[in-house]
Amino acid sequence: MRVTVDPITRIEGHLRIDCEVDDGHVAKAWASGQMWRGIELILKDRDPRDAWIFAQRICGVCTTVHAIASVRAVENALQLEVPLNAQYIRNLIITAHAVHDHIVHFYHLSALDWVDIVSALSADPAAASRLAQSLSDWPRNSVQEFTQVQERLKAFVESGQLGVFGSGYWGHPAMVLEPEVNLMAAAHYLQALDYQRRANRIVAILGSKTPHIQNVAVGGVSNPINLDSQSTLSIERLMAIRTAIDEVGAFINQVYLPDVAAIGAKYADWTGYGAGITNYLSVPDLPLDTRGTQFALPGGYIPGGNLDQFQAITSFDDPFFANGVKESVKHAWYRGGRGALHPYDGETEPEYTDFNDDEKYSWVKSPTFLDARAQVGPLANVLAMYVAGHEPTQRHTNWLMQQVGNHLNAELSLSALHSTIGRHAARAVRCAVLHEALSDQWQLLIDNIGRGDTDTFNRPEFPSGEIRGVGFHEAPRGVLSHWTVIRDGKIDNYQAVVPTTWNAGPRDENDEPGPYEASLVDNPVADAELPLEILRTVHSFDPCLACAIHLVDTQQREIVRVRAL
Ligand code: NFE
Ligand code: MG
Repeated sequence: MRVTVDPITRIEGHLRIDCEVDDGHVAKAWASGQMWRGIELILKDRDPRDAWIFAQRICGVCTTVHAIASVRAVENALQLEVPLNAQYIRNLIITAHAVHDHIVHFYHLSALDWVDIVSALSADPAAASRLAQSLSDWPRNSVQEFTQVQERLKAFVESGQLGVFGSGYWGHPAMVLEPEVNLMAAAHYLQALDYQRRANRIVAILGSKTPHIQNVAVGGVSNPINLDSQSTLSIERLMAIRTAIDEVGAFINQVYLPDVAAIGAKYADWTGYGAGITNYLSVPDLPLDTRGTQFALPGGYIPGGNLDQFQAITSFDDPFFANGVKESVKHAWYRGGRGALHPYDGETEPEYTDFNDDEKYSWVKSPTFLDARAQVGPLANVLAMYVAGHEPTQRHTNWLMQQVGNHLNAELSLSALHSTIGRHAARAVRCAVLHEALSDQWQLLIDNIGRGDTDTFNRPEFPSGEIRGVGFHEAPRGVLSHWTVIRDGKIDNYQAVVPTTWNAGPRDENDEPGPYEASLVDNPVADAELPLEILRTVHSFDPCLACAIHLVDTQQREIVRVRAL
């Protein structure tokens, strides 16, 4: 039986998933990006100093990340150093953004695949509060708070409008949480709206605006530091950031992590599904020097899920990364024929044909690392940081595994992370790790300014002739890289190889499936008309198709369709 989900909702952009379902399990899957935007082409012939402003519009979710990757690519081409203050300010922006993004993903984009909001109506608020208080000291786990949330939900349902909760799979046989756990999660869903906003406020203060920050520049950041001036980065703003960091940290450590442990334990069977591609790629991030040779967070490559074979990526110039990436368009709607290409030689020539299982069926290209498919994202990053000996990552990972083990009365090993639920666990760990890094970067910035350094910008000078550069960033959904060839001060080629491109890509030059496709195989599907399990695995990657395909359907066709044939 063929099951088509088009589009997958609660993501950015348009993604179609097709599955061949036999005997209640997925036998084969196809991931198809259903939009094309062409921002890489818009960049051609432009001034490289402006590229980040355009590139940032690739996405409305991970907005800052394309600005950062873009300026890093141009700086890499110029071998331009970035003042320490500018590195720290950028590090604060990307870390605060990622913390906001991970909270939004767990609660608002994916929790409702696991949490049944309607079941929360029959919960006993006192029992739910007792349960939540047994998990953490969070002050907003009171009976009053949970009763209020339940009343709000009841009012929604009685009005006949579930509002944002309107089209969930309520009562689905794959939903297993007790009403009290559902009520606790529903309360935290609403609280998370507030805490993600506080994290994002840090981005707005430092970036002058969000979404789409305004203050980066090739060579640094554009707003100056003057502790006494209202119109620059001042002491008052730095202290407002400090307050937000502390408030958000309490939510992550007392709510997000315990929730993932408690809910994850109830769905322990999902540690057995969704591994897919276990070549894991991540990059180091949060540069601590002006050239990008030291980083607060490690990254690198783990082939075949084998942590012993971890190979670190060590600088913005590391040829191991820069030489390892290619993209294929054999199964994507672009003119091809030259095989998989390195991004400096990459081409983006759209050529739409129909959806054809064995030929072309997606706007997403298929990236490879060392000629193999790779999974990117928080799981890849957490495994790399863990094996690289990063203490906060080991501490938070061990804590989470221990908590889940306690819930289950069992000992868990890291291998449980190679799964659908493992991606959620890793994202929660990474959120806590990033929060600590955010705090550290704030202190580094304060200390550096305290030493009398207020530099934020080194002016770029473009030589005649050709230069090329890559900028990478460990974005919320994984490895992001921008590649540019600059000739006589103008952009000659620009390619963005984006996290969702890595994970959502169709079959590659060797017809090997991508991470979404591989991870869906063997997943159970209890009801082909209501394919909740497919959503669970796909959502666990946190898809963003706007990023992956860098259109709008002007024909206003049907918006949501689930078909089981
Ligand atoms: Ni549009 Fe993005 C992130 C980037 S994903 S969300 O993270 O880059 O592909
Ligand atoms: Mg691209």
